[in-house]
Amino acid sequence: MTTVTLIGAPTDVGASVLGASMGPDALRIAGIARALRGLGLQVQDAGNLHGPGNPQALPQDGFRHLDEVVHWNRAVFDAGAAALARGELPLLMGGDHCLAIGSISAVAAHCRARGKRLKVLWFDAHADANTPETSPSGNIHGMPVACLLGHGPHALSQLTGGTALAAGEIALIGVRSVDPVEKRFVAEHGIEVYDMRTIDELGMRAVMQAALEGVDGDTHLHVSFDMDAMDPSVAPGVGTDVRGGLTYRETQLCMEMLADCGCLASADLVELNPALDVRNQTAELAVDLLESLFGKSTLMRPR
Ligand code: 5AB
Ligand code: MN
Ligand code: MN
Ligand code: MN
Repeated sequence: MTTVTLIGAPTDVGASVLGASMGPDALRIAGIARALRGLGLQVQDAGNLHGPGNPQALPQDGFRHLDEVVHWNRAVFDAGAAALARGELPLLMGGDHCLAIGSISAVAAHCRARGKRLKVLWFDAHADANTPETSPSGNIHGMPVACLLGHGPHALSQLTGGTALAAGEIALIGVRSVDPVEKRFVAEHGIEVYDMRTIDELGMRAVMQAALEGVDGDTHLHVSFDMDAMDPSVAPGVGTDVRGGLTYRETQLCMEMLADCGCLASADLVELNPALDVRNQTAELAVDLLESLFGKSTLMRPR
């Protein structure tokens, strides 16, 4: 049986809105370990990683808090790589989305070493494909996709010694806010994007079938879930909310289809901001979605 290893990364150094640093504890309070154990999984909580505080500094050379972001991402990389090497399924509890640079770099290195195919599904209102040259904010949580594709500060874009991902290894789902120059990056790299308009037009089932095309038993599937992918009416506890997001049922269907595919091997749950939440409902929603991702279903399903 797979062991799920919960890794907490309590930081918001990649964002300008403070509070995502409280995400791991909000998820624990919402019962993340108990919920996953209830599905028959083996779950171990590895506790929280440690790193520098948030200096709340102004951007320098196009980014804010580079040293702190590098420190946190090295810690996430090491913890993720160690869990994968032990044959466990690391579930990163963020923390802001800059942490996906470390977690996905670890996944990519793991896959390269074993000749495994890799697919990353990135659920987000945003494309997170800014570079220090294009970012309107300098916040590194808006840059992880570009870093993972090899663009951005060297210490982040080459965390594994090389480029983590090829453009064809990632698909973005739920996108509805892309900055003007960021649009060009997405187009020029041919990144697979299922924006909200596409989801409206095709429906979530067809979108997920397309996103999972080619994902098979030899594929390591990584889900990077930014809570702001969901509509703020159901997920108010996020720092950069954008209206017109995924509904509760659309997201549940995604999770259920991901569970059915049986290829999930690592995940991030990020950008949960308890300081902006109401009665911990966004953390409870996250736990609810994770249960579906790990196989909870309403009825017994024929395989
Ligand atoms: B998140 C924005 N594109 O770069 C920027 O929450 C927002 O990880 C980034 O998706 C949002 O600052 C980052 C305006
Ligand atoms: Mn994001
Ligand atoms: Mn986002
Ligand atoms: Mn490129």
